[in-house]
Parts: sequence; C-alpha cells; structure tokens
Amino acid sequence: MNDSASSIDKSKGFTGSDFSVSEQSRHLAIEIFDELRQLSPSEIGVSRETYGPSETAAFELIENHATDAGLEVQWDSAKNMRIRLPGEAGDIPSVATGSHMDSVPEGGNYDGAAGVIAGLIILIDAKNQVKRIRPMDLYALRGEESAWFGGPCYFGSRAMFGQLTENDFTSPHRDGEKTLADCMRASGADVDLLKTGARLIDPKSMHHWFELHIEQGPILIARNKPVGIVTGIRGNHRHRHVTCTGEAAHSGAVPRWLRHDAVMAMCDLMVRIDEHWRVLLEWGEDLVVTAGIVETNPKEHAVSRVPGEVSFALEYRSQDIKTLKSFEALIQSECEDVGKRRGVEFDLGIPSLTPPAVMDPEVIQILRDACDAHGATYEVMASGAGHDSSVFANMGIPSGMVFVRNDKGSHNPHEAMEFEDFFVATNVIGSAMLAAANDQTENT
Ligand code: HGY
Ligand code: MN
Ligand code: MN
Repeated sequence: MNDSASSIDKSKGFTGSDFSVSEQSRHLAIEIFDELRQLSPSEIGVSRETYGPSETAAFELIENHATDAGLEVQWDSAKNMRIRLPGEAGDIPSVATGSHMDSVPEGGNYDGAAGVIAGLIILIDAKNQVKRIRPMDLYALRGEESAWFGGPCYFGSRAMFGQLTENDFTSPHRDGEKTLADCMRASGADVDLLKTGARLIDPKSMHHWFELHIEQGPILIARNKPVGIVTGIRGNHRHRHVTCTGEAAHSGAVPRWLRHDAVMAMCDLMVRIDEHWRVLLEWGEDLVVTAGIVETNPKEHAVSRVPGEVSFALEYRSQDIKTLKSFEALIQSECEDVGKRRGVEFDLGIPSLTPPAVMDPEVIQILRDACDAHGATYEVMASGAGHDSSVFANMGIPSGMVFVRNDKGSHNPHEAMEFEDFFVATNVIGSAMLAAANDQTENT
C-alpha cells in the first residue's frame, strides 16, 4: 500500500488537509491494537462484552495511553469516555471523532476499536500543529453491539442524548441472568440519571462528528481501494425472540395433514420472506434479511418428536424507513397465512427499531478533499452495518464516516485490516477534522 504520509510536505506543518500520522504514533497504534487483543478473555477472537469487565478493561487501556500522552480524560454518566487536548476552550462546538470499544462474542479486534485508536493518535499528533479554532474530541463509546443484549444497540451513544428506554434497561443479557441496567450499574454508570432521559451533552456542542470504522463487507477488497466514504447507514428492525407454537407429536404415527409442525411452519414463513426479499430487490429496494438464531427447546426436542415450538431471531435492514415498515407488515400477513394453513401461531414480539441515517453532504466533500490531498483512492458507498454515527447524524450533527478496507468480513475472529490502510484512513479523518476544526461557520 502506498504510504501517503510521504506525499505530504510536513515542513508546511498541519494546515487543514496536511495531517499525517507520525512514525511514533504508527508504532503506538500497532502496540495498542496488540495490547487490546491480549486483554480479551476469549480463546477465539476477542470478546469485549457490552458493559462488561472486558469492555471496561479496554477503556482503561485507552485511558492510560491518553493520560500518558498528556491528554485530558473525562467520563460521562453512561461511562463513555471523552478525550481532549489539554486547555481547549469548552464553550466552542468541538470537532469530534470516535467509535465503540465493545465487540461481538469471539469477534474481531478492529470492529469499533480502530476508530478509537485512530482518534487517539490524531489527537496526539495534532498537539503540535498550528492553533485551531475548535477543540477536537475523541469519544470512546460503550455498548454499540446488539449481540450481548439481543436487539437494541448504540447504548452508549444513545445515552449521551437521553434516548435509552425502559426496553433498553430491561433487555436481558444473553446469559439470561442479568439486565442491561444491572451491567451498566456494575460498570459505574448512573442508571437512575439515565432513566430520567437527561442529555449528557448538548448536540449543539458538537460541530462535526467523524467515525473511522472497518468495512464489515467485501466491497473495498473487491474494488481494491483502501478507503470508503459512507453516504448512509441502514436502519434495522430486530425481532429478538419470535416464537412459533404448533403441536408436538409422534414423528412416526402422525400423517402430514394432521401435523402442526412448528419448524416446518417457520421454514414455510422464511421461504415466503425470502421470495418477498428477492422481488423487492428486483424493484430496486435496499433490504437485507437475516434469521441469525434458531432454537427448538433442548429440554424436549428429539429426533422422534414433531416439534411443537421453535423460537428464532429475525432482523431486516434498509436505508429506507418505509421499506422497513412495509416489510414488517408483509411478515405479519405471512405469519397469519402460514398460521391458518398449518394450525400454528406466530408471536413476533415487539421489535427494536433503529432508524436509518444519512451522512452530511458537506462532510462527505471534506472527506473526499482529504482523500485527494493524500492521494488515497476511495469508494463512495452505503453502510449495511449499523454504526454509532447514525445516532449523531440523527441528532442533527453533521456526520461522516470513513471505512477501512478489511478482509474476511467482520463479527468473526478473522477480521484482517491492513495497518497501512488504517493509517491512510487515519490521515484522511485527521485531515478532515483539522479542516473542520478551522471552519468558522456555525451549525444552523
Ligand atoms: O450489527 C451491526 O450492524 C454493527 O456491526 N453492530
Ligand atoms: Mn462496529
Ligand atoms: Mn459490530
């Protein structure tokens, strides 16, 4: 990968788009990635549990490096961490970057953490650049993943804006023994304050939001480009615990026409859903559908027993909120039809809804200019994966995201981001932040 740092004449100092990561910070970043990986308790991949001890340990590691570098660290009531250059004026809207520190169970080391480490080395290297009008902040965010509590996500970033609901606080941990509120309290968050819906920051105190994140799909690899600039983020509907209830029966003695087989009914429903998905894609809709968890009851299921019940998770995502809503109606009508034909009953439960988000066109242009300044080829693309940036964008904060090429996908232990690509993307975000930090216009 071409090292774009050498393409910038550093004698000019940092002037807007001339940020480039120092040699020292490149080594520091690689060291921190390795330390983070060592911290994880899981044998396979990394498991930084949302509002769990392993996520807290990761925060403390970042905090130690930030204080060692002379940066100011503050924790909010949701135990998110804000890192800032010392002595920066607190009353001027800041230019912020960051991402989440949690991971899925046995996931990859770069999902989330790459954005925090990029922000840390940007602040460290920006220290010695010419004065900026605006402060620059790094946020390490809690609880972006839905994997530990079933459906809702973006807990830390939503808490910043007072958006957590009772449905969030009572979400059961995947181990079935505790709730999100229990885990937040154990991590030191002030749950009673968060339950009031109080905002932890004023959205107007943030002039721009930038997030560096690995691409979690295969597009940048396929296009052979190190960087992606994100146009929008899909929203999602998540039905964490759909049940289908039929009638258990002897697998040999009961003929097909008298069965109420819950698994067959679920398969019938999924084939219909898949067909609707195929047609909607042909009509040009943006939609992805996944049934990521399927369970018959281990206490009673058997080879020789027609399953009387099955539970499964159902998630669908789109950049268009109308597609999400109409697809939910389609699913409901198919549940009714399959239920009537097979004598079973579906219960879709109450889905957790996460709205789509659009990245700010001006921020997209700043990022494009920064890529050009660094000679970095890039792909303009939508994000199928969800990100905290959608919370900031939907709060009206001009937001942008940069993807880093990453092989082998994500939400698995094989994530394979190249550090050279990471530094190209960090140079782009750093340059864009410095350009924004000297932007005199006020957000409307
Ligand atoms: O699930 C998501 O889209 C994100 O990676 N947490
Ligand atoms: Mn992520
Ligand atoms: Mn993730």
